[in-house]
Amino acid sequence: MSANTVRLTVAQALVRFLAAQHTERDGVEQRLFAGCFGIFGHGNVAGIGQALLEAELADPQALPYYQGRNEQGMVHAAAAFARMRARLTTLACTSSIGPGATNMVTGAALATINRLPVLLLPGDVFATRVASPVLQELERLDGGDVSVNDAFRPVSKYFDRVWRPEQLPSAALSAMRVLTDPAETGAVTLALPQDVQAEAWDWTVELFAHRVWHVPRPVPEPAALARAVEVIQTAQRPLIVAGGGVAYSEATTALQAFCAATGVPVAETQAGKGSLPYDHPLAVGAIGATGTTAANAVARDADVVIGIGTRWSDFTTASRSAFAAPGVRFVNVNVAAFDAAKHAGVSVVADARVALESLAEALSAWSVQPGYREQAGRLAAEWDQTVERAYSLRHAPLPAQSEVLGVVNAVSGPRDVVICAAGSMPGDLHKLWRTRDPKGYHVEYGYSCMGYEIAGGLGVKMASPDREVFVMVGDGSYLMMAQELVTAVQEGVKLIVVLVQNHGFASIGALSESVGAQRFGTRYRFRGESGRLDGDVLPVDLAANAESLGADVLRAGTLDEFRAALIKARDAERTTVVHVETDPLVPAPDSESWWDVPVAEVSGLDSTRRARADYENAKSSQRPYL
Ligand SMILES: Cc1ncc(C[n+]2csc(CCOP(=O)(O)OP(=O)(O)O)c2C)c(N)n1
Ligand SMILES: [Mg+2]
Repeated sequence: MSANTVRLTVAQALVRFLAAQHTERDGVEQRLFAGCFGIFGHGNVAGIGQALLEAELADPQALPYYQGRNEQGMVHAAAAFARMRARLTTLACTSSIGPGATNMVTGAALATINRLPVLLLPGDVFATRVASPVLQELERLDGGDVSVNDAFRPVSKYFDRVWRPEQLPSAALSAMRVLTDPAETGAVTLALPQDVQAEAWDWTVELFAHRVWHVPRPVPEPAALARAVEVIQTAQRPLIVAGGGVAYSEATTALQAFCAATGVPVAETQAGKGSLPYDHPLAVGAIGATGTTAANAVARDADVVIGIGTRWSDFTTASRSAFAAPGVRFVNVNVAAFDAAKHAGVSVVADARVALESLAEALSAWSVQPGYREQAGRLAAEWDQTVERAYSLRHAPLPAQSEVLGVVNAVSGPRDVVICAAGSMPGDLHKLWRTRDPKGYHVEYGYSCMGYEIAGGLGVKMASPDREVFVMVGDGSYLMMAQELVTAVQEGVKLIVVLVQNHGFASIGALSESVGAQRFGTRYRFRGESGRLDGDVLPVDLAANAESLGADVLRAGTLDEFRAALIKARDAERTTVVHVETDPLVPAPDSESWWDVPVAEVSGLDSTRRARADYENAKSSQRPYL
């Protein structure tokens, strides 16, 4: 070993490298990796596992190890953590080879869709192939250099496989660049053959130097800004659609200043909800298929739509039916050129905060007509009354879900976080949740992945221990992935889990009915005498299940009991699950909007034929934005 090299295994070198990485934005420097989740098997126990042990013994803060229960759950926790930390800090995830690795593929897709940085370190089969096929190796007849880890390629923003120790420095540096680039970020995968992980090499010490990745705030090109200003100035009925990019850029103050000065109302996507407090005079709330009637009314007539940090999902545009004015034009502020170019918009490739500040300056002499400003306030006030009614339906014998959400909203503090991902609650929350803090609303609706809720809640609380975290999880999602409750208990990470039991898929049940499919396969029922799944309700006791995983559990029968239990859970020290049963057949207030889910064009069923006629009617309002 020469003076300026150090001999370590590839895994030891990677762990040491990761512990030395930092980000900087707005002059604030922090660790890029707050730790590493892992589940060990023969594909990583002797490599990354051994390296994490050595690191922990030398310095417990270097790269703290967290034990996951399911590899997918680890990635969800890492993604949620990164979202809370505005993408400046994240967690790494190490897995064994084969199933441990492919369990992370779903999490990778979720992170990439939501543009959240997560570093995935799946083990891989021997580079030398001396013992092939190894346990869990999928052999392909058409290529010796392919493993199951190639499934990460389409869902990762950067993928590399470290076949030889010499490749580690360039692979690791490329991985860090992508993780910390706001336009490129997402899942980054470094596949690590199990023999290579344990192989020693003489590393140049500079590899382990304290390294700072400066997270840029790209400024808008002056010509692009001028084009945007020109379009906005002509607007009579402009609308801002705030997406997740507003939160990632920490641009909420700049957004408030811009709309206060110009009077442009603000609608919010799922990821953008919280950009303005719900009672801000220019907040018209959720937009699109799960939107408020206020935002959707403003959207319908808008002549200029200013998208800020949004990827324009079908839920946001109501499958391209939300913006109905002939000649409606888009201005898209986005750090990613790919998103900025959507809907033939005027593209402003820039950081949201910087762009909003530049737009405010350039438009300082311009504002909307007072009447337009007032109309937004009036529509929003009407919707707020709708919310109040939905919060207080007094539905019997079982409460409506909207009442449960109302209680959670009332019991939670202004800075607390509500988290959800799939089922009927994301839509109801989007419409009904009164968000008071930019980070108070955390609904993963890019991948809308059942199973994100509890695992994601763990990540949120790890990122923000000073906030209470209210995890909203349906029985279907709970059954898919509840096991990170054990991790929360193990780490003393306190979650409040609201487990909403409605014996099946309320969301897909309603959707099924609307497409003429009669709620087929969406209820949790025994197979009955008819031979179909229409028998008694399954005797599943999810409260007992949660108890068995080590959580404290409170069972609420009525809404009053639920409120009392939730207050108790909020004030408790330990992770507490509040179990409540709701009526799955009470819908949330209507959005006056649409979502394109194609209905069978021919059918022997009356229900389907009727749904098809409705579908064709709604479909006629869909249009390209060119
Ligand atoms: C992993 C995954 N599988 C399937 C779906 C499709 N899906 C969306 S919501 C839903 C049902 C959710 O059931 P539950 O958690 O009980 O919520 P509810 O609909 O009853 O509110 C399903 C199957 C999904 N989003 N994610
Ligand atoms: Mg359910």
